Amino acid sequence: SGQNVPDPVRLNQVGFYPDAEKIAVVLGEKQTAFQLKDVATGKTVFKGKLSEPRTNQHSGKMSRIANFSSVRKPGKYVLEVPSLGKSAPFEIKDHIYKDVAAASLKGFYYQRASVELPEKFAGKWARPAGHPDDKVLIHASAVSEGRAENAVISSGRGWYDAGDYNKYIVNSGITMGTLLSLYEDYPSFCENFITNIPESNNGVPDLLDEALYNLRWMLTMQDPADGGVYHKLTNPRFDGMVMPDACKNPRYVVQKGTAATLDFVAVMAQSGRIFKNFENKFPGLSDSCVTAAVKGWEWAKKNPAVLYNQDEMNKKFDPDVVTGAYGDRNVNDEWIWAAAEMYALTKKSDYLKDIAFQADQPMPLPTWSQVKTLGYYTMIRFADELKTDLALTKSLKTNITSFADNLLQDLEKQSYHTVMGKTAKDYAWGSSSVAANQGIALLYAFKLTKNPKYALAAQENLDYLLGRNATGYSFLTGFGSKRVMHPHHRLSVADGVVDPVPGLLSGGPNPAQQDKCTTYTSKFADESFTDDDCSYASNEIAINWNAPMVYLAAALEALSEM
Ligand code: 9MR
Repeated sequence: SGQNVPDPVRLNQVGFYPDAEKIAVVLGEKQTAFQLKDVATGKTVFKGKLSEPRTNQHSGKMSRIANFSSVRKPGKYVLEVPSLGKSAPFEIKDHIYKDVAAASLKGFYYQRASVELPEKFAGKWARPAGHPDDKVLIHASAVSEGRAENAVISSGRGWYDAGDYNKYIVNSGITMGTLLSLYEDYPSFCENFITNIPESNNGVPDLLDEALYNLRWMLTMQDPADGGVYHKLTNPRFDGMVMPDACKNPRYVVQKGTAATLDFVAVMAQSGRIFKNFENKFPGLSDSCVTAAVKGWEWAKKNPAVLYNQDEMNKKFDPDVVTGAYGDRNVNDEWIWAAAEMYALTKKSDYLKDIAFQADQPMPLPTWSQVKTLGYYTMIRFADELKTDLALTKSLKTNITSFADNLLQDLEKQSYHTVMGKTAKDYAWGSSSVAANQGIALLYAFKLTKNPKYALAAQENLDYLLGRNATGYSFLTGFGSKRVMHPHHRLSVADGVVDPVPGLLSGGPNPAQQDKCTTYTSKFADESFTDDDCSYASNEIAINWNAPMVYLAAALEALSEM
């Protein structure tokens, strides 16, 4: 009878807007009917037929789709499939993703280094300060005229990168770019996007206050002698699974590099632009960002391809550094992003000289190692204002919409009816960020064309992240009936609190299983996930994954208000 199918009904466990498409995936092929029950009254409010069965291209499993979009009345519901099973209760209401969006942004607050998180803001996840980073050593790979080996600099604040406690410029770069773009794309929504952080009442959007906490750290990562930017601030080896205040290992800034410097330039240029409008709140901040950006750009001009290669570095310098490498073999895309941001900031076309935008090539989804698309987004955001080369703007727009069109192809055949997972490649390390970044790209296509099919597909990727997927998990901590409870996250593991720190996006399925955890139950690409803290390859959290989650949930909220 199919009685034993685990979680046979897969849907967005948080819920749906009244007017949204509402879909659930029902595992198996035997059942053909479903019903929706109102939790408050116990009454059946909708009876529907399941779709024809579909075959999952990763696992070969059969499933059907339940569509109950016509149910619009706000309330709490369960979806039942007779003699198979039912979903947990979920809601239909306006602003259904408001808490999801706010919690994902608040996730960054919980990642703050160098400060105490008091109960007033952190609730049961309150903790003492750790990693003051006020006496950080210059690694032998990073000496310069002004800074000898083992000289000490102050480089506090910033966000912990992920489950670990190190701070990496490259990954901070894409994270900041994504968050700041949310602000630039939906500024009025961000005015009322409130997360209860210490700065909440300072008259500046919380999103910018949060970003500023990391920006101030980033500013300290530039060598004042020459404008180059250190690749990362790190322990030589990862800290244990302990709380920040128990960590006493020395920390270093290591080697300056072109990827880090150009990502820094892009972030400083964008920040200079944004904080110009908050001159009364932060006098001089915008100018400092612009100065830092220009200095970084000049360094990069002199050092156009200094690549960070950790193994090579360790052969030459002590101590060996074995933490996250974020090494990148190609910096063309960092040049594109930095050039676009400098150009949008200054309107000086000099910055675009020698930059090939590559708009004739298929657009890659942003990742920490591939950031040119962030530059495209900025170029089209300011297309009218910049009056750039019309052909260039046009080709970038076409590039974004063709990317979206490719995603939408064959959507009808997908067993989970999401563009996420159409190809096995989507299930890379941090696959949840692939789903979220696809959602963002689709929302840009929607902005450019006004065609609702793109916004709908973006929404479906949020449905994926919150439960309509082959694992049955909602990947955002604190949300969903079957939620991630054991992320590879030092704070969540060591704090003695049962619930993990909320608002953090788990990496998601990754069939490479580099962590070799023994608790995976499947090797299929879309199921290769284990909610176990051993699993840094499928169940870590990271700032560059959280940022697109914030963007997607917040942008959908913003659009739902329009
Ligand atoms: O997100 C990164 C992923 O793309 C890489 O394949 C992986 C291995 O190098 O590293 C991931 O980044 C990790 C970083 O190196 C250290 N902090 C935790 C990050 C998320 O797992």
